[in-house]
Amino acid sequence: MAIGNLVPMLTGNQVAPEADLERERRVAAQAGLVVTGADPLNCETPPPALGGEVTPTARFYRRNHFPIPLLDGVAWRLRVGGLVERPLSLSLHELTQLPAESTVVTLECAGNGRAQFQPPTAGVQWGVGAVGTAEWTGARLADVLARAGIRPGAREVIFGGADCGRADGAEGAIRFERSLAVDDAVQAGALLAYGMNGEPLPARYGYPLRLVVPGWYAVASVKWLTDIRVVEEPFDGFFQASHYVYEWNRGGVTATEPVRLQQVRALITRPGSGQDLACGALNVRGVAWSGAAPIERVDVSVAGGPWQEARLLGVATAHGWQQWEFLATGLSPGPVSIRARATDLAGQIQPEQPEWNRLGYAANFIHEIQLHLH
Ligand SMILES: Nc1nc2c(c(=O)[nH]1)N[C@H]1C(S)=C(S)[C@@H](COP(=O)(O)O)O[C@H]1N2
Ligand SMILES: [Mo]
Repeated sequence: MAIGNLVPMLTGNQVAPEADLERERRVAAQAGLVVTGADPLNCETPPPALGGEVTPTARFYRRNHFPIPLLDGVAWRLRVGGLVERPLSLSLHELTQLPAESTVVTLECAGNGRAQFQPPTAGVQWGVGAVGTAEWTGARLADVLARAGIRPGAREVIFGGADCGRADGAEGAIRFERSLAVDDAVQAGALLAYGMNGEPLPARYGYPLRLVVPGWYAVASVKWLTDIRVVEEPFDGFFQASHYVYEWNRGGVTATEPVRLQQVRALITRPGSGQDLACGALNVRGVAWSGAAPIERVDVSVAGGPWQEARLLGVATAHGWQQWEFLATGLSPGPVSIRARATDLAGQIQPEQPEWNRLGYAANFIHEIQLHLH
């Protein structure tokens, strides 16, 4: 049976046509995104295109495990079942009638930065641009769960996407599914988002509905959400238990832990690496974020010099990145490297060398750009 035919069986929804891959590639290229995987399409945002409080939707990175399903927002329903008092089947219209919340949230792929790990790790070889910030609008997950009523004994909440296919190391066709512990599902401030940057959520970002879990690596933010199941047993799905898990080798012993919060990281967005610029005062700009706590400070080092504190810009949002700037002076002609390092209010500092792990997650290396001054 073709994989496409499995979709309705797996999701209980209608067969979803797939987005045209050629067109998706063209649209991404036109927006200046860098392709890191052609099929399914994966692409990242060059740092100079990231800056600002939010990332324009067209330039927001894309991380897909399967073809993009084109769902019919009229026929679509969100089903909430399992260990609940009142199973629900909600239309998009009904979801928009619930109290709406708009929150600026930074999403970052757990594999962002992976290409820097030595020795190399398997998986999409992301540079540093598998990250973006958007204003997401939706209903609160906690409200929908309260409406369904979680029954005693419930342990996890599984979120099912409408996309499915084959994955290396998995048997047969599987869906994209992820779970959260009940407490996280209720307390993380997660949204069931139908809006992105003031527009309806586009198909490639999860239309008609995606989960957005602030502060967590974006694998938690399931796109094309069709069902929510409250369960008693720990969920052992492929994307929960076999992937998106740190696997460290500590003193010959393997330690594992599922990825959760985004690790602290700063990026220099301007100037772009490789630029040839006139000598003189140089305005360096960037963004910084951490899933654990707001950013406390960002430090910049020019040409291997001491760390100097950058200025934090604008109003800090609870879950969106912090913009910053730094004025570099006294520069001389020739090549120069500039580095930026973030520290969060939980006391975490970006490490020189993030701990290598088999699948290459949380590669929050200190960002460095190279310039040539004349
Ligand atoms: N249904 C579904 N949801 C998904 C994924 C997916 O492949 N399918 N990828 C996850 C991962 S690993 C990331 S990093 C983000 C990417 O979101 P974006 O494509 O909107 O940037 O979506 C997450 N949600
Ligand atoms: Mo990801």
